[in-house]
Amino acid sequence: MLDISDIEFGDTTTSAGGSAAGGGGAGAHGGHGGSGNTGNTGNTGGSGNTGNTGNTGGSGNTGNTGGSGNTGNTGNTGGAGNIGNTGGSGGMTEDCGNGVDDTNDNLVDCEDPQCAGSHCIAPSAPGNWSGPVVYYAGGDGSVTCPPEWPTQVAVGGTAVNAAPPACTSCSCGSVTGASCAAPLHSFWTAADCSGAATTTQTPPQTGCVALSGAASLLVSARAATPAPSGGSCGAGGGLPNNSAPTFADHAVVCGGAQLGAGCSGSDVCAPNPWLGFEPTVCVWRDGGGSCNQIAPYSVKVSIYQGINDFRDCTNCTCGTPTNVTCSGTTLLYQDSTNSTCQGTGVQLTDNDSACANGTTFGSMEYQAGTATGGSCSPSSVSGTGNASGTDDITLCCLP
Ligand SMILES: [Ca+2]
Ligand SMILES: [Ca+2]
Repeated sequence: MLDISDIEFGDTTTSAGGSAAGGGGAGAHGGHGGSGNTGNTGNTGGSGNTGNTGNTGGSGNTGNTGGSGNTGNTGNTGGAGNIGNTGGSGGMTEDCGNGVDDTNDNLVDCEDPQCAGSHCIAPSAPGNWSGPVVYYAGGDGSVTCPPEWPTQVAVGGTAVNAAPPACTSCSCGSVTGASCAAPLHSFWTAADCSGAATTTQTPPQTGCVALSGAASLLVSARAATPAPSGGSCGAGGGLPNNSAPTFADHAVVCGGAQLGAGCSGSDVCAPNPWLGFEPTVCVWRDGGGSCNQIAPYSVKVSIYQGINDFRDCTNCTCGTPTNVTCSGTTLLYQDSTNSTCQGTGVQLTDNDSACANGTTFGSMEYQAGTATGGSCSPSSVSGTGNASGTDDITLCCLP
């Protein structure tokens, strides 16, 4: 920059030297040249653009809702470093059967997502029905009541397996008590028992008897087969012969569940039936009953806790003895006057159809034998009755 004090102005700022019209005189020294113009001040540089503000980081993802009891996951960190929201109510558990909001989310029992293992049901029916209960009916005999339904109400089956009644065969022992009466004897006046008999006569069981009719003319004789009488056979067998009846399945009825709130109307919050149990809930009472009047529990199921086996057999009896053999003998004598059966006799044996010849016959004496052999026919025996469930309880279940 120039200092203004260094600038020396001439007489005129327009003369470049002495006047051209002056003569002779030395020209005064020329004035100083004008000062150069001051250079323009340079333009101020434009301001720099303001840097863009950094994008705000996205919000962190909301943490997953904590599972029942688990600590919720920490939310993902946002792009700009924001910390994600803290996860859901981890670590707090909703008791689904206490009527209280245990997790402070304003969702009580069945309302709370943690209670997905429960559901709302109508309360147990009034009157003499109890419940609610759940039940298992199937082939696994080891099934017992689960923790959510801890009280065993009944155990048994829904039906009974029992074969039709069977019986051992009916049989009869040997004949006892039979007797043999003296047989009818026939006599001929002709030899060799030929033609029609002249007379017939049955001797007494003991003692000698004179022949009646044309005694002195009777020359041939024959004894009929004696008829045994009486006697009997002891009966045996004909008894029930069954394997023990069993339940067709294994049934368990379980109650005692803790019931909560969070349902509409008068419904209650109940645990779901245990895995493998029938997917329904029931009310129950002892004995038989109808489910017609306790809607919505309209489906009837009978559970039997015992079995009555009423299978039996008709009586085993034995018929009259048959084929009993008598072993008596008859002695025939000539003497017909005093019935003493003296002298040489001719013997006729029971069951012997031989014809006695050789003399005239006047008296006879029967020597009774014993009844042997024979048999009795057993009666037919058939099974009766059946086996059935007893001590039943009735369940009425939701359809
Ligand atoms: Ca609760
Ligand atoms: Ca809750």
